Amino acid sequence: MRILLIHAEEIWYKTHKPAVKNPPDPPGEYHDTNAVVAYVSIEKGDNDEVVKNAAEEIYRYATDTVKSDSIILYPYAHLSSTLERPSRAHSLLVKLELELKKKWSKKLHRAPFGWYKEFKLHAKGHPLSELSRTITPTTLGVFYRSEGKQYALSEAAKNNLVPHCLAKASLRLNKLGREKLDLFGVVGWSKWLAYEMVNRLLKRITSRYGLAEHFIGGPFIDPNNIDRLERVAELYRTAFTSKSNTLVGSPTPSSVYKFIGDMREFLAEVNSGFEKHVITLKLCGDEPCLDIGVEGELILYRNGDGCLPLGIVMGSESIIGPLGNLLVSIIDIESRRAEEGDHIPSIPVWMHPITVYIIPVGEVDDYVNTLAKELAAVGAGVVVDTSMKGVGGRVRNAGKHWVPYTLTIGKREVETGTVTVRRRWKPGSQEAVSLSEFVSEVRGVLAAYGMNGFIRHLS
Ligand code: A3T
Repeated sequence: MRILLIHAEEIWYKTHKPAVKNPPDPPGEYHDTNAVVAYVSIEKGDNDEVVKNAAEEIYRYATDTVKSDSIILYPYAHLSSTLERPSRAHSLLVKLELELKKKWSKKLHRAPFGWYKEFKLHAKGHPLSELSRTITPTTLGVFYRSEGKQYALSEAAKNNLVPHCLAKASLRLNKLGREKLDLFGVVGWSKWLAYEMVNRLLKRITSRYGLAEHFIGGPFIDPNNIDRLERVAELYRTAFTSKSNTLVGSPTPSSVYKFIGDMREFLAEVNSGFEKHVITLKLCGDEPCLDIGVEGELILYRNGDGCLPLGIVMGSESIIGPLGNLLVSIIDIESRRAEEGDHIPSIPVWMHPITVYIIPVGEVDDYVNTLAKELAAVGAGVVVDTSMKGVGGRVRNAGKHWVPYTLTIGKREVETGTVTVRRRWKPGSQEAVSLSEFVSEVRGVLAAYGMNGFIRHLS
């Protein structure tokens, strides 16, 4: 909320014509002397806390600073570029009036909302007669609003007004999910796999939708309480109100991104399982709605009694993230499918940080190095496992990591210029293809994504 406070010798205004469709207040004319005129712009994200603080500021100014006889609340749309829409702005102004009435017993007047007004103002001109204030929410509460009433999230959940999981906004992963989460490094800053995955998600978002704006969230993801809604809400609000259009820093699992497009399309591309698990809740706006200080639709991943915020859609824009939540959700979908039977859990080839897992057998270093370089050059993440484990053990390790392509390279492959390839989506089968054919296949799969390849050695 932006407030311009003027200590006026005299104020006069008269409404001219409506500035919004069906102004909520009747037209009028008003005159007063020795008054505090508070020009107020209601901004997006303003809430009851802001209203209370604003009432306190205006009251203090009128009583302690200038000692006026009256206060005039003057709706004024020209102090901010992130204006709240009229219907909610009006209702917050009415609330501001009520809050002030609790403290201020002298004359209080609220000028009509939604009108062009002619006005005359005579400011007193003393050093404190002009003052401006910006009031923003300190703690971004998450509330449910219905019929003018405000509910805390836990209260709303108890009354079945919002899904129960919202009060906790966490997900209980099954055993496989927990293992995978750990394996993919989603629970530790130092692990590179999660960063690589997040990087790949971002690349995909950027190549599909154009440059994305980047925002980093707070502390890292705790799998037992993955990003509570309050904290995520704060991120969404930052992303929503920020004007920057540059890509800052490198992506982390707690980053959120803004882009033009509907994130639900992106989710469907990443995993078809999202269709069954995504729920959408209306963010305020018109009541009933969930108020996180931003308007739009909240997209949640929901499974059983757990749910995770994945982003919001606001008109033609989306804010997606924290990307760690997206990773966790994908792992959860796949792990549960696998648990239900007959499903090979996997993630899209382009998204997997390890595209190709190479298992050299014998003296094949030169061939493997050439191959690894060619694959990395087309954007593949390559792991070369030269550990002492047997072939079977190494193949199993690749499987445990849900690696899309696993290659075994021995003397025969070198002599024939081939690779023996296992594709995750064709279990139990392996095939010999020429080295160049395989590199083309991988290039084809990754072509649209603009990934940076790399080579890692496991020994
Ligand atoms: C005027 N005085 O500004 N905050 C405050 N007022 C708002 C808001 C908002 N977010 N949105 C709409 N009229 N209004 C006049 C000028 O002479 C109100 C406010 O009364 C505004 C009008 O709606 C048109 O925007 C124009």
